[in-house]
Amino acid sequence: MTDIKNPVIDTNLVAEHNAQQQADLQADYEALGGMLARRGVDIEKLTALAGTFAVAVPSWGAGTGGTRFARFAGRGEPRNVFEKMEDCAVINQLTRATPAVSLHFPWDRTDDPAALKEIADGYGLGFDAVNSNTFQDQQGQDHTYKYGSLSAQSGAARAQAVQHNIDCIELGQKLGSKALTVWVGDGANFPGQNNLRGSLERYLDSMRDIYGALPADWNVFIEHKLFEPAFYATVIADWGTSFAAATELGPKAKCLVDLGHHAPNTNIEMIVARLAQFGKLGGFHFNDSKYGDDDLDSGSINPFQLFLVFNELADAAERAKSGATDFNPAYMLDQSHNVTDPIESLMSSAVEVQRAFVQAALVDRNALRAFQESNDVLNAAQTLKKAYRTDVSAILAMARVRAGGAADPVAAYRSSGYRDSAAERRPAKAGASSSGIV
Ligand SMILES: [Mn+2]
Repeated sequence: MTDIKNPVIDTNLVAEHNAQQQADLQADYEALGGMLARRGVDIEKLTALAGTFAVAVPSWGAGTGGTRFARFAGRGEPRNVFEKMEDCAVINQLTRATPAVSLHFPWDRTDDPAALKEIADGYGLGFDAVNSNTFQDQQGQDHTYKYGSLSAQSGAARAQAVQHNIDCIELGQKLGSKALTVWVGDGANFPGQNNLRGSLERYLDSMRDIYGALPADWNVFIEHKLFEPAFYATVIADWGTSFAAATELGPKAKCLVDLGHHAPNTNIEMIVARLAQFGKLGGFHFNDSKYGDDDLDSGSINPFQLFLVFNELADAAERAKSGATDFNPAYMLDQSHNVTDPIESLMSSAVEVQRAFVQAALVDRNALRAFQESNDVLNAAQTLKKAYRTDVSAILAMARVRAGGAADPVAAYRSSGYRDSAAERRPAKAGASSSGIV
């Protein structure tokens, strides 16, 4: 069991919740274990594997995000990075699957990184990749990003954006982060607005300066997105451009796949396979979408796609193991809501991503290979479906309980009354939110 020095939720309450669930969970676990044993699968191995899973939580996901048009504040929303950490601590305490937080600057900027780190340590939380923000103007900045940041025509705007990214690296270093994620909204709304090639050349020049400021053990993740806010031509629109940029920059530059940043019907698992094949898969922003960059909970719209992504990751991990190479993409959630409690949504997403991870481990890879080699298309497809259809909920719950988390994180959270107490302790403050959709 991972001990958390300063648990936010009363540990007795979690223990009581688990005791109430124990008999049902044990029965479900044994039934699933028997079924898996008949398939030659040891449930204990899967449960141990589930216990190794970790996905970082986005600090901005702890607040209510909203739509492009309006934001409807939630009760007890965090008003600063310290309160965001408290919410993230709840998520990890109950799921035991989110031991790191991904910060976004300047939203999460603090003058006292040592205090932030100390509080995080007490919660049992570390810091994943830090994110820069040059897609909106910050108070008091000298040069606007209205016409772009890292690719802007204005050299002064570009220099300012580069410096901001370097500031993010320096702050991240103090917190123990090891990567910087860069997403820019740069692009054009009208044909002719930008020289398409020139914009990318300027972006690359700026990124070279950022790359040069990376500590030896850091990576930079390039996050692409098809459109929005640029509606005609986005500078880093697709994985091809992201891959080209990462290749130009060097080995510390890798591509980040946000599941919501593609055209509808794009085969995202194939992008994952390609990036893994060429050593450029840096990490993920997990979420789900129906139409665009919807930032919905992971697995809420297309759970089969999430499974297929993890199927490629399992394949890549197996290949890396046999080739004795490292394969360690960073897993992060990226979501933001108007209509759910963000803590409940983030817990649900973490569990859904963990579910896909475990289901992918259930794929009989030897059988799949044999069906592929003999062109037995139907059985190859069914091999994947067999793993996907297996309800591994009892494995996930058992892994959580054994690690000190809650059998049912949302139920335990609701019974804790955390949201009510947060609402009391954190009266709404106008303009205090720093959540967003990225
Ligand atoms: Mn993202």
